Amino acid sequence: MTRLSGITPSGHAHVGNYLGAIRRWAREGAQGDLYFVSDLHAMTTAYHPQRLRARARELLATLIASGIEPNQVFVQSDLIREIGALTWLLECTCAYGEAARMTQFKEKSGTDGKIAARVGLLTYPVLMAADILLQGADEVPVGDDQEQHVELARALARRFNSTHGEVFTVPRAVTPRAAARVRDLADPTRKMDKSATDAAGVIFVLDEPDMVRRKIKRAVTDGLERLEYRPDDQPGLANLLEILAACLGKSPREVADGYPSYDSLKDAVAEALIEELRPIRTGTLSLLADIDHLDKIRAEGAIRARERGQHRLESALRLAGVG
Ligand code: AQP
Repeated sequence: MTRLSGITPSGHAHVGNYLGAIRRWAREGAQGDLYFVSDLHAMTTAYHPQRLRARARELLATLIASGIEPNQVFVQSDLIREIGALTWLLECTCAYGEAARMTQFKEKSGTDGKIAARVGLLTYPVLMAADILLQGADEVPVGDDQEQHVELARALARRFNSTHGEVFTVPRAVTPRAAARVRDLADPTRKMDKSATDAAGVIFVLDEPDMVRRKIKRAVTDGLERLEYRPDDQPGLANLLEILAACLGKSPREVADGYPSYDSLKDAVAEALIEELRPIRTGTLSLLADIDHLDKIRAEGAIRARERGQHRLESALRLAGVG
């Protein structure tokens, strides 16, 4: 059984990515799971090439430093030729209307009227289908916002198989056990976001301890006296309690009891988070300091992922009458 998950280097990894995804992959993942840095997904809107390259490398290092086995990771663009070829076959299997009705496309293409939406934003779910189908993934853990894309991958796999011959595993979307959505510390109505324009409310995995303390100290709280876990009425406080609970392996309600004031709670959150992130931060930095070693892991990951997909791609090209 293969389960495939990706993370996009659209910015530096933050505590939401770590607690909500990466740490769980490392702790709860099974041996057949695959994790990839989806750098091609970060190109559908304006981006900076050097930064993209640096962040892809940084995220790869963070995945490994977090405890994911090096033989389970790869970087998507290392397979750009294979994925590009399969994307084209799948684009020629996909109806325009199917791609155009994706909610994420409608939302993101409408956000800035001054900049024309790129065709890549329209076809990105097809690229995602290619990632999934190339690796023969059985399961793709996704949040609500990505379920529609896995549905598209299922539809394309079925259509290709019934038109040309059985090549692709039809993947299933699975909903991971609910993880608290870490919210922005400066605006707890929003989720913590890699590409947030203001980083004051975002704690990055590589932030230095003093920076973590400063950001937590400035976190918006709700001005109410009682330190209770009430996410609807006190989202700022609830966010801090959820972060602390995730670090201590307790429930937010349990941890809420222990602190007489916001200040003492914030100190505890900062220290717990610094301890939680310390090995990830130092591990990431030491992998980044030994680029040859990291590049070797990366190259081996690319070879493995390419080999996994090779026969599917070749069969698909042959059955489609090309290549
Ligand atoms: N705030 C969050 N709390 C909990 N989990 C989160 N994830 C993202 N933000 C939070 C989880 O991280 C994994 C990888 O996410 P992604 O690379 O697909 O990015 P995203 O979900 O689009 O959100 P980001 O990281 O904030 O990036 P941008 O700014 O590009 O939107 C996923 O499992 C996701 O659920």
